[in-house]
Amino acid sequence: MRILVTGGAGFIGSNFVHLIMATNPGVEVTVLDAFTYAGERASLAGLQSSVHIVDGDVTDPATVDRLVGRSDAVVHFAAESHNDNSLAEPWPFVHTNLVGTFTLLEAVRRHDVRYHHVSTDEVYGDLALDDPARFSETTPYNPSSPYSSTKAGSDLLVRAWVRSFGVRATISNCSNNYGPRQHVEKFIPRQITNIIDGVRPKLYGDGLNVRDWIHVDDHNRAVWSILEHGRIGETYLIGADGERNNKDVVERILVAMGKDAADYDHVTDRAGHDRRYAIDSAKLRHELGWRPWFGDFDKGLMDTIDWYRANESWWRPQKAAAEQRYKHQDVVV
Ligand code: NAD
Ligand code: TDX
Repeated sequence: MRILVTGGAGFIGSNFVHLIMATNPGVEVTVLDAFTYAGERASLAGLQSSVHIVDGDVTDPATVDRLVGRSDAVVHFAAESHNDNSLAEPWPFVHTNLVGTFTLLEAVRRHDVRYHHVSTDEVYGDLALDDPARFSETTPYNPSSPYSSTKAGSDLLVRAWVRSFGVRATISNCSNNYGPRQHVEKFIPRQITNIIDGVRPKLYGDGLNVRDWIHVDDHNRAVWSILEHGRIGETYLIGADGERNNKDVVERILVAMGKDAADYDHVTDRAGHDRRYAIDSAKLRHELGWRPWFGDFDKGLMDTIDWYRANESWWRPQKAAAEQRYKHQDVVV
């Protein structure tokens, strides 16, 4: 099988490529990545000889058509992925997430190639802290940010291309991922690398916002399972029952790194900050037999801390620019 992995130099995409190369040696992988600020060649270190890497844009129809035409399946990870960036400058999100998905859909339609669309639980909006509900495949779309609205729009394009043109596609909506090779702009790596640098972690607002954490390898094993066994036209939610508030997470990181649990600052809240995400992954578990392997959050967090400690050369070049983008938000409240 020949797979085209878009965004394969990003956080989740690169971990997907490492996982597939380790577990399915017969699979031929081509990575299509534009190497934006979030794409790192170093994330594919050790795989260069076995993976075909193309520096190109998912919004470029000629490149996409050529690569899709010689693939059996496409797994589409490429996106502008960070909410804070989408508030500062929405256009790249509209362009990559909507036009990029459209471009891929047209190519898989032309070549009749299997397509898996990687999306987020943020398309469902948020839940109140005291709401017993969780998101499921039937929850209405209600995105809050430019990022999540463009992901929601891209999901709807996929659904329309399945129904109108018979494209062989599946969609997955996953909760917050953590693990190695995540950009330092994101919550967990930002706080780990701040602590390494002797800087106090920054918690937005009251810090009680809840995210449903899942290890990136558990997400990627689910994506592979859906690609192999998922029903065409179906959506699967991916989550590992990992609800925690941000305050709890930052305190765990501080303690795991030998600091006082109270050694952080509350800073200006994110505009429109979603309160809580929570996933019901019963469909994925019952239909495809998927289960998370990383049940122990503290262990997964410790492994992630160890990875950032051991791989400073990977993240250091990103750090100053990422912190510069946060300057306006770093007002202690
Ligand atoms: P990331 O920002 O780490 O990586 C995105 C990758 O896409 C980068 O390598 C970047 O260079 C590439 N890219 C961006 N624009 C491109 C373009 N126009 N053409 C080609 N490549 C381009 O993102 P991530 O966290 O790995 O997220 C991957 C996917 O998973 C996204 O679709 C995101 O919406 C989804 N997702 C992420 C999470 C999470 O917690 N991070 C959770 C659920 C779903
Ligand atoms: O410095 C920070 N302080 C802070 O309190 C940062 C960077 C974040 N936060 C909060 C905001 C969120 O409540 O931490 C939580 C997690 O923030 P992010 O890492 O930015 O993730 P989130 O906005 O929840 O979105 C992530 O999960 C869903 C990914 O970035 C998306 O791509 C994915 O779709």
